[in-house]
Formats: sequence, structure tokens, C-alpha cells
Amino acid sequence: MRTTILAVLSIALLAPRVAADVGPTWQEDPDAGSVPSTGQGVRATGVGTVNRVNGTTTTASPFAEGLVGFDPVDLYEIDISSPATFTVVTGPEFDSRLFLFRKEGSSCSPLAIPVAANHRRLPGSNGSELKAIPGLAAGTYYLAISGAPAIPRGWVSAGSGGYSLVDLFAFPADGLGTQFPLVAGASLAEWTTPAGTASGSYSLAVNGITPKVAGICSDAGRAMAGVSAFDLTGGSTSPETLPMGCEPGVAGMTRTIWVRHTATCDGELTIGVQPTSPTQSPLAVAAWLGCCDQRIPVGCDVAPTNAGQAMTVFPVRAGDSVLVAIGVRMTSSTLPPAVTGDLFIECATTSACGDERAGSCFSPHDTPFCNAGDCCSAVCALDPYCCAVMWDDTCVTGAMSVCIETAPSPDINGDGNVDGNDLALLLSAWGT
Ligand SMILES: [Ca+2]
Ligand SMILES: [Ca+2]
Repeated sequence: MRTTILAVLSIALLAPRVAADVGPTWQEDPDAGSVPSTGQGVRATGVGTVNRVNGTTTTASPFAEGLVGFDPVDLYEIDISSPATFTVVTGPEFDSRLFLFRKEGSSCSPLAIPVAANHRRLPGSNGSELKAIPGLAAGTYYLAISGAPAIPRGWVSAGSGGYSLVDLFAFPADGLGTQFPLVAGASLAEWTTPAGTASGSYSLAVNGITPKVAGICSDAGRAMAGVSAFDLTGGSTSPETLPMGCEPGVAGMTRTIWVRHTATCDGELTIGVQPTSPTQSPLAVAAWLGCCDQRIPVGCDVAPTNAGQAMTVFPVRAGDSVLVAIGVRMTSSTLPPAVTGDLFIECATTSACGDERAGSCFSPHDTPFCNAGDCCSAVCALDPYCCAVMWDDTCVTGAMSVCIETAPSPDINGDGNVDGNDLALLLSAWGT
């Protein structure tokens, strides 16, 4: 098993690089959420700068396209390094609004405190900007883009121990000028995005932000599936303790950087690191599920040699938030030099006969297996292709001849209902 995975990683590392994960253009991927806990950190693996952020908001009717088509707000976590030159400018693509919030709170309960907003940079035209914000200090902020007439709302104390939701900003009719929070002490809770809220693709020109090297967990940057370069220069030089049982005798790792990956499949996630050239100390990688203050270790590994890969494989569900620490193993009290290398992440869907997600035995799908275990096994015993490559029309025909005759239940298609669909399958298989 392990040799197979190593081979996969080696092949992946030889393949052409996927698009650079960071800068100078940052591409939204996956969707940036609308509140701090779901926002996207514009910060990756210690490589590159960012001067543009591209993404898309959509406000298609939830009735027409389902809730997945409803994405009216994108919120990014950014590091403002130069408050005096900080600017964000949108193009004319749609009637956008920009919002800036200061990051406060803890890693598991981050808060977005409103700072400034703008609807229009020029009279009567699309496009908005944030610039010359009085009192702005260097630090970590949230930048949100939405469309008119969206407004963020937050909780404020309403006296006698109660709280109420209030609008955090209001805009003048012409939309011009920098707007400041309506109330002090509120933090972002939700957005008002009525039907007809403007949306579209955007390209934000940003100035004065420099993604920091994520040396601590709460600053974890984004890591995408595929291969991306990392640089441990600037990582934390404090020893990072590895989870219990990770590797006997390992005191921990150092030069550590942190990234976060959102799993894209139900299956097994492989996370591997390989140095660009042999290191003084072997690479180490560790992974957890959850947020920094409440994380659960799920895997870790230390490279067997100074030129070798460290790799861990563990089960995930699509949407799991995986924290990853990359560093070099502590082999003595002397701080080893920083290294560069490649990070490899791959999610492999695992499925089997009888898996609910495998699809009906009586309809073709482009993945192997089907959801009725006995039927699936019987078909694959005759036609291994159906469990090795995909469940195509031939497999469906096989299921009709093999499974219907032996089906002990009148619920022939296994969907939990006995109805006309079952009768149709019975009739279609009649005499075959
Ligand atoms: Ca989006
Ligand atoms: Ca979004």
C-alpha cells in the first residue's frame, strides 16, 4: 500500500505544477464564505505575494438552482502590511460593495469587527474602493465583497441582557464616500442579501497587503489539492510538539508553517511533503481536523531520510477542514536551516459494493460499484470491469439479469419504495 502511494506521489511530483497557489493573483477556490469561520485566508505556503484577488459571487434564485447557486458574499482574511498604501479597487463588472473588518477573537471563534465600507468610487458607475482609512493599523483583517444592496448585520447589546441584530453600515443614495460603522462594539453575524442583490465575477486590485508566513496555527494559509511549493523560511522556530504516537523518539518539529485544506471527497486524503534537495534534518508533516484550539490529530509522518518524503494518509469526508503543519524534525538543540520543497495533497474517493454513495445498480454511472451489495458483488463476479472502472450500461444489463431473479424483495431498485419503477424493471427484465 505504502509503496503504491509513494509511487503516486513521485509521479505527481514529476508532473507539471498545478497553477501556483499564491500570487501575484489570488484565485478564489473553493468558495470564500461570508463570515470569519468560513472565510478564505489569502495566505499559502510561504511563497509569493498578492496584488489581485479574483472570484465570483452569484445570487441566482435558490428555487431555480438550489442553495449551491446562492453565493452573494465572499470574505477573505488578509494581512495589511502597509496601512498608508492599502487600497482595494473593483472593476466595473457589477454593482459591488466592499467591506473591511478587523480580525479579533480566538482561532475557533474568530470575530469580524467593522472598520469601513464603500459602494461607489465614481458617481453613477459600478466599481467600489477602499482607501485612505483613518487610523488603520497593520494587522489581520477581513475583506468582503458583495453587491448592492447587501448589508452586513451584527449583534449589539439591547439592554437588560438581551441582544439585537442591527445593520453595521448604511450607504448614501449616491453610494459615494468611505462609510464607517453605524454602531460600536458589534461584530459580523450575517448578511442581508435580498433577491436582486448584484453579483458577478470580480477582479480586486489590492495594494498594501503581504500574506504573512503562517508560523502559528491560527494564521494557517490555504492549501489546495495537487502540488504546491513551500518555503519554511519565516516559519516558527519554536519546537512544535507532534501528536502522541506520531513517531517514537521524535521531540517535535521546527521551522513550522501551517496550512488549511478543505477535503473535496469522501475517501482517503494523502498529504505528502518532499524537500527540493536533501535537508540537514528530515521533513515532518502532521495533520489535524477542526480548528486550532480544538483540533484532533489524524495523521503525521517524519521522512525516513534527509532526502525523503514524509507522508500521511487518513480518512476524510468532503468539506472536512484539515489543518496541516509542515516542518523539519528536531534532531538536536541546534536549529536546523530552513528548507524548500513541495506539498502534495490528493483526495481519493473510496467506495465499495453496497456503499450508499455508489449509485443505483440499475442506472449507469461513471464510477465503479453500485449501492446494493449482493447485486453488485454478483455482477462484478461475472464482469470485474463494473467494480474496477465504471458501472456502465453493460453492468446495468448485467444487474437486470443477475439481480432481479435473485432479488428477495419487491423493492427491486433498492430505493426503499415498492412502486411502478420496480414493476418497470421487472417487466424490462422479463424473459431475458
Ligand atoms: Ca464566491
Ligand atoms: Ca462566498
